[in-house]
Amino acid sequence: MLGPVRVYVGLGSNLSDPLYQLKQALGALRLIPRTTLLTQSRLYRSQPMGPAGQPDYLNAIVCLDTSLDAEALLDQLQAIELKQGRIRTGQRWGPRTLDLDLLLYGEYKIDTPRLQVPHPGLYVRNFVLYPLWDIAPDLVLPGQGTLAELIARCPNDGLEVIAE
Ligand code: A4P
Ligand code: MG
Repeated sequence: MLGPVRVYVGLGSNLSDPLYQLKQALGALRLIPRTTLLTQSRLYRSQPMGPAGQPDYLNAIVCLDTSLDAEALLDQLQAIELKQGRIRTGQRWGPRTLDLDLLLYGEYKIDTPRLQVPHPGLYVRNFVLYPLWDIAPDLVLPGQGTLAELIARCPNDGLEVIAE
């Protein structure tokens, strides 16, 4: 039997007290069955990517070990989003109380209607790459180079660490 898989999950919020949302989510992520939260990044404030006029985001990344398969883990992440009042309006990249993205699931490549892993935005988003650097500076992204190389190509764009 295979051992646990190392995964990275991105957290984002820009509605209903984002700092509270992120803290709640960090608590909820610790309670996912058959899963251990290993490390979490610092919290970052970022410029919204997507429709203009929405508030700034808070973002963070966590590293987990899980024995759940990727779809079962996604179920858990979506249950946490729903519990925290996430309403899917259908507007792409619109504002949200909480977004949990499965960024990496070991070195697996997944492409199903429900799940694309690695997350396609991962390689170019400063609010993903910089927090990832906090917890996994030696990471190599299969086919995309090292995290250091990706960060070198990704402007910081006013991303800032927030005091907790
Ligand atoms: N889905 C497919 N792959 C994945 C994955 N790897 N992880 C599917 C999670 N979900 C995945 O997601 C739509 C569907 O994607 C899900 O039902 C799932 O089956 P959603 O959360 O309902 O929609 P969304 O998040 O609005 O769309 P999308 O395209 O996933 O957006 P992103 O990439 O999540 O971006 N700006 C800043 N500064 N910080 C942010 O965190 N986030 C977004 C959302 C936009 N702008 C942002 C930020
Ligand atoms: Mg999403």
